[in-house]
Amino acid sequence: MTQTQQSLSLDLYREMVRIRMIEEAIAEKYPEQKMRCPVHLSIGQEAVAVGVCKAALHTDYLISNHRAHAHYLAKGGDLKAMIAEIYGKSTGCCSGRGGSMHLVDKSVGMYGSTPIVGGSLPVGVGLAFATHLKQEKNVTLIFFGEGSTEEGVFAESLNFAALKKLPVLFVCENNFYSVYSPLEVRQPQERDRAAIARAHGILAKTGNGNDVEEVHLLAQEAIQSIREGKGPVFLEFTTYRHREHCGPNFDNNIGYRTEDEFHSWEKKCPIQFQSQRVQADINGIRSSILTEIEEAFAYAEKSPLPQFDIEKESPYA
Ligand SMILES: Cc1ncc(C[n+]2csc(CCOP(=O)(O)OP(=O)(O)O)c2C)c(N)n1
Ligand SMILES: [Mg+2]
Repeated sequence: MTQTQQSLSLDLYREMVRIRMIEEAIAEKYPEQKMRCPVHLSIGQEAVAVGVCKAALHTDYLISNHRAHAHYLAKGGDLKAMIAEIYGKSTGCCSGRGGSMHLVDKSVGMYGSTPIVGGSLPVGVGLAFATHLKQEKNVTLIFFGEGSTEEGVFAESLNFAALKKLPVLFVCENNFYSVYSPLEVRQPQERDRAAIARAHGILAKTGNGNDVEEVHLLAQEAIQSIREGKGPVFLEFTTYRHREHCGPNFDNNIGYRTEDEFHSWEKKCPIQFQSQRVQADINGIRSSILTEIEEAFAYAEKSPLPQFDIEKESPYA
């Protein structure tokens, strides 16, 4: 393995550990009820965000969905601004008015996240259309769950992006569930989402979303092809969320997925998988991240709440 490859492997590993630790800290502190918005954690799914964002430039754009923390952090987002946002504080990246599912930070290309399932697709395609009209060079990364591919807007977005050859990377995170409903009760078994993209003339590939290096390689090839002006690319990655759909807890006890299934995916944890490829001082890595996390939570706690001028801002005033 070359020096560059070794350092890339370590960077990918460290970034996944960082996101995991941040979300574990959110989960631990959530019962304090100081974070007054729902949180959808990406614990178990970190490799998709990290592998894709590492293949993009700082100046590229990203549109995310309800499960947005990992995307924002992997894109270079500010941890303090994210935690303050989840605490509803004025120092948050959205001035405390968006919360966990509405992260916006143009300084890192994070043009927004939307919890309307399927919503990231047309918003991202519209953003890419704007860059196309302005002849800008940015690629737009659109993240969405496999649930979004059941919305009509999926086909409309693929169609328009293909028609205009827009610089879009569609990233489908297939974690097999939409809340409590498994894929098999929502889509016919034969339904192949990558084939749907191909039917629109879009280059489409699938990969192991728990292998960060595979994700990174596929994203790198895709982004290169997009930058060459060859039009949008669709990537679908299989992965698995460890915690409940929304909230800090484990929910294997409620019966919509089996313990066996959960444990089989736990064994395929993307961080454990990548740890076999790197020689890392895990304690050193964890302790520096822990300090950063403690500082971010302290910053959020002591930040002021936003001021709301009811006369000026309420549409009902
Ligand atoms: C249009 C719309 N329908 C339903 C919901 C409720 N809802 C929120 S998240 C979610 C599950 C989406 O599943 P998926 O797209 O696979 O993403 P995942 O949660 O698995 O990451 C649903 C149904 C919503 N927010 N928007
Ligand atoms: Mg899903």
